Amino acid sequence: MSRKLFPVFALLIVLSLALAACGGAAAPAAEETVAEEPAEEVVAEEPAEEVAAEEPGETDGPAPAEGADTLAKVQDLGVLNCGVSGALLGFSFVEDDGSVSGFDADYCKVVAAAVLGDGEAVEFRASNASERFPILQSGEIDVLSRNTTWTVSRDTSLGFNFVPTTFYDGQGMIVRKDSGIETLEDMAGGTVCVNAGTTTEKNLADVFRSRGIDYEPVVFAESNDVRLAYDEGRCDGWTTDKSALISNGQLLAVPSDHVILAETMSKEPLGPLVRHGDDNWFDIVKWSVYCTFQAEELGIDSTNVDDMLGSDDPTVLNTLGVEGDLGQAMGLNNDFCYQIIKQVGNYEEIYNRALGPDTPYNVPRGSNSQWNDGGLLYSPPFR
Ligand SMILES: N[C@@H](CCC(=O)N[C@@H](CS)C(=O)NCC(=O)O)C(=O)O
Repeated sequence: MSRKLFPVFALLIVLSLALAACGGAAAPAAEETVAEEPAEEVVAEEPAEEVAAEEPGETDGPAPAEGADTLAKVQDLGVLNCGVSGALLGFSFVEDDGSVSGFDADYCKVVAAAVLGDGEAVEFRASNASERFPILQSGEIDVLSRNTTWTVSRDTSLGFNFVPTTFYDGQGMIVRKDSGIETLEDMAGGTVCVNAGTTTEKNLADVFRSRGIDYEPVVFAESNDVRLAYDEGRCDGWTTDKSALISNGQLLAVPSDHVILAETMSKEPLGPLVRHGDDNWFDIVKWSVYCTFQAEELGIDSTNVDDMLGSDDPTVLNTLGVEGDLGQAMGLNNDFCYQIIKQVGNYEEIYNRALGPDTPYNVPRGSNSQWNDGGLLYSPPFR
């Protein structure tokens, strides 16, 4: 078991955690990771309070942006400012050509297609875990779509509204296959690499404490450093959202040397969020997400959506805006959902493109299936 202590940093722990975050920069390719400088590491006894880490000032959260008209702002600019991670394969990853791909990135495009009629009219803002909330609070971004867990404190005191969950996840633990570790209990006395500024860090503390498992958290500000430290053998396990272990686990030097334990340590409902204080914008992002669920349920996708405009089914016609004024009520064109499906796709298309069987990740749909297929995706009626 490996563990390093840097007593000099001990006093900085609180400050570090207050500013700490997952790495926001694009993850380097696996072969480039070996030569990196050892990352600064802090060994924290207690995870920092998120409110302290992520609030710019008052613990009550920012004042709601009264009368804010995000729609008008986005339409004036002709571009949607969307916060993503940028370093998470499958979800939002900055490619070599500067484009951003992945499931979360596509949900930025979904909103841009609905609001601007152009799914490509997105300015992506890569952000680490601690930056993500202040940049939304300040108005630098219009929506955050960055593997962010819906929690009560984020929804209330931090001043955000979460739209429907797009990816139901849970926290997992990855270990080396030859470690003999099969359960969390087997990790007693060991070390766990974890990102600061996340739900992950707190869940780790809660789960291990409640089960009486003694362990040492090894906390890093940048997510790339967490992975590198684990890969170098400095920790017995690496914990984060299971989806991230699956995708960014591919960046380990020899991915097949590692296994994700079966246990799920928490609920991590991930999805986009907006600021308090602009109900119409909240509605727009919410119904843009629902459009992708509804389209899959109705069997409408990017390849058949034009044919579906001539459907006999009133539900289809309402969804696509051929009948009714559903878009107008939000200040959008009535074909907002048509634009989303045509330009970005339905939920299944978005999911499969990023995480499906033809990707290196092949993440089973599980809870992210439609409600009538045993899952949790459920769009209210488009009427
Ligand atoms: N879902 C959790 C964890 C989110 C998180 O920031 N995870 C890290 C670890 S995978 C991450 O996204 N890293 C990529 C990055 O920092 O850009 C949360 O909302 O706190």
